[in-house]
Amino acid sequence: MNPEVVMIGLGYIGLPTAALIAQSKTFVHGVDINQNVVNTINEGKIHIIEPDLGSAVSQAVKGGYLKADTKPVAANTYLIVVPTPFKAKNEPDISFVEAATKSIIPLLKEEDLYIIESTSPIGTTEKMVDLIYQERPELEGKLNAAYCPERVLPGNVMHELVHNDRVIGGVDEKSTDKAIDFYKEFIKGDLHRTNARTAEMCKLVENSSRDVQIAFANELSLICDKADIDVWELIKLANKHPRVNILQPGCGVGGHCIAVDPYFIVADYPMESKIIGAAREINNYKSFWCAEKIQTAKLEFELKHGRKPSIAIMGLAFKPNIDDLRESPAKYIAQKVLQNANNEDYYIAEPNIDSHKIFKLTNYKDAARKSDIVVFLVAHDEFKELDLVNKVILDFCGVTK
Ligand code: SAJ
Repeated sequence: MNPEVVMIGLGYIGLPTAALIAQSKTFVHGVDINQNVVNTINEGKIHIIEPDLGSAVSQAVKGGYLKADTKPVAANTYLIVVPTPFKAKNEPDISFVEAATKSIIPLLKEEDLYIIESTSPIGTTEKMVDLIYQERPELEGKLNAAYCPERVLPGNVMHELVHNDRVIGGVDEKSTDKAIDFYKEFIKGDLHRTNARTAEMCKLVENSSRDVQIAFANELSLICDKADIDVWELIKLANKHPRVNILQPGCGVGGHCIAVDPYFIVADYPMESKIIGAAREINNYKSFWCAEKIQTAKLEFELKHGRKPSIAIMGLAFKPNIDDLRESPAKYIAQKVLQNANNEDYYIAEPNIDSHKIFKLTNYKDAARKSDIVVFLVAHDEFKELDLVNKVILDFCGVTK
């Protein structure tokens, strides 16, 4: 039987979405360029870590509703869920979206639904539709095309995919209607209609908003350090105001979304996006500043004690209590600190992973126990119970507060 849905990209978002659609007994043909990923999924297994995803995929594959392949086949609905990284100079690279679109152009027929979920610069959906009509002019005006971004939080994807509200923007009203009809089969959150450009911008704005708010907290941490004020106490007190809600400073902003998406706006609207651009600079600078602080603490210790300190670097993930190291500021800081090493002993701890190809990992309790200087980069729960008597503590993430 022909599948109803083709899902191009079986990564962090595509695979959970494919499994969810398959759960509603819709036949999904998942496509990925990586043969290993395809094989793993066809065995009913998964190649990424995400709670509840394994059972959803295994059920979908066993029931015959999900099949993976390296090539697309004809269907009624095509979803593009591939990465959109950025090139040098922080410019978005939509070549994967373009390649995925090109791969399905020969398969399209009248009234099919084409949806992009990948984070994309404004105007991408219209651009892809133009590309389709250039090669298939007979389809002009007869396809439905829409943009519908995901907004799930890694670690809670299976729940949020179903329950989060979604913004759905078609290139015309009929396309929006068709896309809403598609999503309402498996999503319980509200579905909000708009046009494709607004939906594209909405995704970028959600993550930029968070980036700007974190930059405000990070800027406060730099000011407080100079002014000799405890930033954590300050934010707690300011947040007692009924209309103030300042986020937490950290060692920078990481992950594959918040530290990336704002550039998609800045690259296209550099003159207008001053705050968004400055937030990126502040959050990047915060990581550099943390590395410098470690260097200073090291030299101060040596001057005071006449010997080199041993140093624990606590946490490598991009945020607390996860094992994801992508775009992690903590990883960047650890690398920078090790580059500046001058015969000190270093212990790197990341309790959420067993081993790492670059860093030699030490159990977090041993790392803290053996070190003179303990540097907290990520506020993992485990770190909160550590005994830290007689240590120099650099807490960049508020774990001891
Ligand atoms: N962070 C701080 N201080 C804070 C909150 C976060 O420094 O007060 C840092 C974290 O440590 C981390 C980074 O920000 O390095 C991002 O973490 P996050 O938890 O804010 O977000 P992500 O990247 O895991 O997921 C975000 C979410 N977007 C928003 O909250 C607006 C999620 O809903 C999106 O679906 C996801 O990006 C995405 O895929 O775009």
